[in-house]
Amino acid sequence: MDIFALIEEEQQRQASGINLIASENSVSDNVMRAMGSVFTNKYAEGYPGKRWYGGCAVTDRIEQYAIDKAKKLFGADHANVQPHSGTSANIGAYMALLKPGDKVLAFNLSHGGHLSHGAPFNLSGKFFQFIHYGVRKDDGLIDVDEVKRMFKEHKDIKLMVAGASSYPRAIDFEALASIAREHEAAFMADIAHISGLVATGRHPSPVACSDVVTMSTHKTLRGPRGGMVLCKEEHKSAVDRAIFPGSQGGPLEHIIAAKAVMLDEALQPDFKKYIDAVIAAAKELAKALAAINPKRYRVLTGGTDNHMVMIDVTGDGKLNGIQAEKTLEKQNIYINKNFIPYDPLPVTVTSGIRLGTPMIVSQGATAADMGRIAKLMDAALDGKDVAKDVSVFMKELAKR
Ligand code: DSN
Repeated sequence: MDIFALIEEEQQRQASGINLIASENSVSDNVMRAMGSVFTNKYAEGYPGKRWYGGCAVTDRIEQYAIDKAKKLFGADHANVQPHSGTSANIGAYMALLKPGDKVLAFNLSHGGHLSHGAPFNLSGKFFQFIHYGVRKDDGLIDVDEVKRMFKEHKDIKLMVAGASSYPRAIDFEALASIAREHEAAFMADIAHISGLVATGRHPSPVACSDVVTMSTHKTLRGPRGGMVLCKEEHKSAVDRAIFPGSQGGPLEHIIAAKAVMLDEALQPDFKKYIDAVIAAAKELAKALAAINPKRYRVLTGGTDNHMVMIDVTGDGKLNGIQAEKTLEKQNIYINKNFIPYDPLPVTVTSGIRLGTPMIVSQGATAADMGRIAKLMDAALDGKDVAKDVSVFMKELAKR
């Protein structure tokens, strides 16, 4: 098989289709270069200055640089840049803060949470005792009263986890952390989706009110596929030990090099402009779809505060999530089907779709393009062939 021909084909797919998958992005050439660098050849178990291999002097400099930049970007006491993914960052955080079997309160997966927040088939759910809070049925917002109730019912909650994969509104980390503190539980924020917004002050930061903050680095932060943990000084050695040797072996230093490049980019004023454009585009996309057909596109919570839009597509009786995903894919528009809170349909079908603007904005789109994208989506969902129009749009973007 010609692997490089397939890489070329994938590059073409990414360049010529409209990608609205909320967790994807398109990295800079420098991030890509660092990922493909000779650091992939290097073993460096341990941390800068304390390695289990010789020849780590240059590696130490780059990892320390990434640590320092992550601390600066997020205003954190400590950063661990070694997690291979957001899930690995979460596993490390649990190992640092908990003993096996401890009770953890986290956001319900079927309301927009994440597998690594205690799904029974995930390592988190097998080794810790997770219970879950969700959103209110009437407005789709996190049910703070339910959180309070659960803390009253369960006296032994050791950790509360906040953060979501499909929640379009700002999360009041401070309020949730103060409930956790009141009940002597630790507080962890998983900002995988909103890390770019937090880094730029476009979403309230949980760093000051959390014991530990975890994230992936490839979503709104626009870095390489990977994870990071931030924590208070008091948790530094527990977190570092939990990542290595607790749950990982050799760090991916080529990815850490790429994280360093990404962190430098995220500290530039242009990154703030990028995140502003992502949020503005998401708001506009929600508005445009609802204006076309409010029944077909029931925008959950009525809009968005971040980079994503959650939509119930079942309202006009013609679609469900998987049908929408498959139909759009045939026209080179990429989205994902998504559970919506209290979804009556199975997870393989779903009533919802999740849309996001990080990638299309990285490719040059703005809020002003969202009306056109919404029309293309709607025509595709009506069974029309719009692949050519999609390609014309993407060619236009490439020239901007
Ligand atoms: N699956 C990722 C997402 O799409 O949100 C999270 O792991």
